[in-house]
Amino acid sequence: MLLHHIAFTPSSRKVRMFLHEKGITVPMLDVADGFALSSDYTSRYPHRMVPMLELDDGTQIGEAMAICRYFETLHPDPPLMGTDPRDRATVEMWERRAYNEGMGAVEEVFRNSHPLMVDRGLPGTDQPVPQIPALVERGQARFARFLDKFDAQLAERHFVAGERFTVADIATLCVIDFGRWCQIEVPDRCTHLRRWYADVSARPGAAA
Ligand SMILES: N[C@@H](CCC(=O)N[C@@H](CS)C(=O)NCC(=O)O)C(=O)O
Repeated sequence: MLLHHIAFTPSSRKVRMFLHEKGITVPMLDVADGFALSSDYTSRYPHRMVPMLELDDGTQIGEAMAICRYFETLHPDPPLMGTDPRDRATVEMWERRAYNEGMGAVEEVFRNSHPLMVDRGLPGTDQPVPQIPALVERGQARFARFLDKFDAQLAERHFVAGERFTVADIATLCVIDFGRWCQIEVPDRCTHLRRWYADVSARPGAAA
């Protein structure tokens, strides 16, 4: 098996941190060519995104959460995706919110403003997708709402989906750090989120 990733991308980091928390070692290949995917990779993987796990029988599993699910099923301990039906649903709900509302917002800002993303307004295609500058402001406001929502959630629990560290925390950490990379910091008013961030960033897996 081989995990195709790019070191600096948040979706790849999500899988690497998940594997680290599980204590699983998987062979990895960085498929970056500068700030893009290598042509060798895109010629073999038409979905043109990382991460992608290739199994020994040739099966290609894309989507970070699908890859995490594969390893969660093979290696249930420690559980990172919930332990019973209610818990699993709660973890997935918060992971999806982190991805859709948080990552979606930062991507809106990044893809529509960064000079490296000119004509790369969306991932997963070789067709030029022009930047839409109006989406930058909308993404910033969307990200602020995400931060406030997660701050309120963390006011009453230690981790994003409850008292246990889960993939919802990994997803949220990857979003916040991607935001910081785009010069969007967690504001002082989000005291609970800042407490959680300091705590989760100190885990060894955060550096994976
Ligand atoms: N929904 C996918 C998103 C993956 C994704 O957006 N990957 C980005 C890096 S974080 C990518 O491959 N970008 C390639 C490009 O911009 O050409 C997942 O969760 O795995």
